[in-house]
Amino acid sequence: MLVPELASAPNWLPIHITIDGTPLKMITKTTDNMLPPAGILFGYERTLHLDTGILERSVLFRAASGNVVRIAFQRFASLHDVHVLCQRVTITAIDGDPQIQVKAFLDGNSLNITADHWRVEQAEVLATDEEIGISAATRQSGYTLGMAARLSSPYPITSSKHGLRPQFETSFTLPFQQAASFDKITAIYTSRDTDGSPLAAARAKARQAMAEGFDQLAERHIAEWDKYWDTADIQIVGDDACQLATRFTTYHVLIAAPRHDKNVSIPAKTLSGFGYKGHVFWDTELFTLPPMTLTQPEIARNLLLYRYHRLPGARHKAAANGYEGAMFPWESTDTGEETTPQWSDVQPDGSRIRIWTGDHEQHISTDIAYAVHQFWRWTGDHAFMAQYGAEIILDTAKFWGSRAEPKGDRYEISQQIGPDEYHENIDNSVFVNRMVVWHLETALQTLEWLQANAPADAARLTAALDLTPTRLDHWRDVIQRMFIPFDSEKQIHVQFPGFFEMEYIPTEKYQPRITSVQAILGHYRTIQTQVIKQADVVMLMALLGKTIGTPDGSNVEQVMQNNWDTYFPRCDHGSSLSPAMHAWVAARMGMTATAYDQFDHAAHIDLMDNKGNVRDGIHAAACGGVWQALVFGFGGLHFDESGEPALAPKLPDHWRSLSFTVNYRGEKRRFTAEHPR
Ligand code: IFM
Repeated sequence: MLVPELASAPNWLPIHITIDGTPLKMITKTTDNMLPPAGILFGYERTLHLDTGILERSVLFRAASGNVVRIAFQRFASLHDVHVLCQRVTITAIDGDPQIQVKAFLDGNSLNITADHWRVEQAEVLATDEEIGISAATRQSGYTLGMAARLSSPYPITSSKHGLRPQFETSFTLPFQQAASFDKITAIYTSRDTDGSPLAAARAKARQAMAEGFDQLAERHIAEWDKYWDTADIQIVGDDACQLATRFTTYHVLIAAPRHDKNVSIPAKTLSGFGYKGHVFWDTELFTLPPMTLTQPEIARNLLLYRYHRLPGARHKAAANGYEGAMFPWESTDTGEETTPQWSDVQPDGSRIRIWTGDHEQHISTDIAYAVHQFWRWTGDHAFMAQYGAEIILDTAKFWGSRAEPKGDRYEISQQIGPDEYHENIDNSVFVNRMVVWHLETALQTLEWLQANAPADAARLTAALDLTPTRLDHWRDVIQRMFIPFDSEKQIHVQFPGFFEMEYIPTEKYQPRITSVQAILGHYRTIQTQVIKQADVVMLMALLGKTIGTPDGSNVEQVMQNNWDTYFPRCDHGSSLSPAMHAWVAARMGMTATAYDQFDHAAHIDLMDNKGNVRDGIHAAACGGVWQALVFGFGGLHFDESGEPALAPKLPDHWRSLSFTVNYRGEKRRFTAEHPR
């Protein structure tokens, strides 16, 4: 049985070019085990246009013969039609009359790092002079994928098959100072997109797209990007670096988001790398989904429907663990079943570490309920709430009702992992216990709303989920008597009882570093210290703001400051999810210089590779966190007393203004915060 993971599709990109027999290679130097390049790469420029999603590369290359060419590549995956992928290559003879050969192919040999998910023996490969194609099915899930491509060329084309590699080829002499252009248009379908043959659908689409032509396809694609940026763009005046980084992170959230599919979500590393095998975590609901909720509600709806359609898996997990209701998996894929591995990869000392998150990181169910509620508040999509959202909130509340443990005169929750994953299997995480109270309160309000506004749905869910008066009274009791760890003397929320009895290590002692303190101290030492992996109590402050509360309801602002002063110096930011949450909270609390440092770090996690692991893929949660730090943190977007969205800006000193647009109940609202000077 293979661990479910995203399967790499056949590679649609390859275009190999030789000039007078010299292959174009993007290398200037050789390493020990490489042959010296036969040609010389004089120049190379690569530009990703964040506004249009078009990648351009340009090279100046001298072949061994001495002839020089400039080759310009353009490519995009259409935002207008997700099935269409476009490439254009333009070759210009700068010096001499080079003999050029172009091979454009599809490569079905692309494997994931650890497994080959394709049933190669049943693959179908097609090559005529007009089109090439490939079709194969995944081994475990049995999805079929079809990919077809066409090439337009001013010169005659032939085609051939090389195993799983169908290929076009064209050869010609390019006269001095003349240029030749080739367009390769590829289409892709899977059995999730069509009831018929995916390869047949891909062939039809490739034919139609080639008839439209690269320029028109590009025009439509750009028009779609314009629509997106019209709402999604955040403008920061006075900080070009953060402006660029913000557009970069916003771009990455969008290109990973499911625009056409209600059965997929955004993996922790988007679609850009093999990290975490393409699994879906809380990263989606609390980090990447909020920007979608406020700027692209249709996409946010798709993301929430992904969870709705996986309620059977969540119910199965709850029942298998002896609980009621729905308990979402910590790592989710297609099936909705728990897919967190139980053991780590082999460590340098040969051992493996037990991974407990799939067993005990249970706050994911509440994070999903939080996202549903936030979506509803911002969009006012009552139909969604009545048909789908309420069921998620109520069935996960039912899980917590059965999970809370009566102990003496209070309820406790043992064996948890909060956001700070360094401290495993702890009892009474303040994050978990307080969020469970929020969850049960929200579930009761949701049911009341349903009864008043959608009585048929209220009756349907009351019967289906067995929401008896006794069960609802039990929820009220848990809300009243849940243990919320709090130190009355220090006036702080306690991350979990026993936390302050462990060794204190100020994290600044280990600066500068790009790795985590955990990587320096080792797993077993770190878990016995007060080093925190990522925003935990601080995350609670981000989600609940002042409603985090205190035992007697007083002194909340001072307690929040005390919480910050206590937990910030202990935080490792060993997770990329952490800095943006700290930026958000620090900005809200008026600590704009600290907020800016955290924001700057978060915004550049991928652009500057400042966690040292961008090779595993883009950090989706950090990207979504950057948006939230700007909008909710520096912009202070909140609902005012009348329930309307309003700003309470706290800008860094050198920013002149911050502007953004959000959708509120179907209306676009533009906000600008200017620095008070
Ligand atoms: O979900 C996160 C978690 O909070 C920290 N470790 C990485 C996971 C995936 O990004």
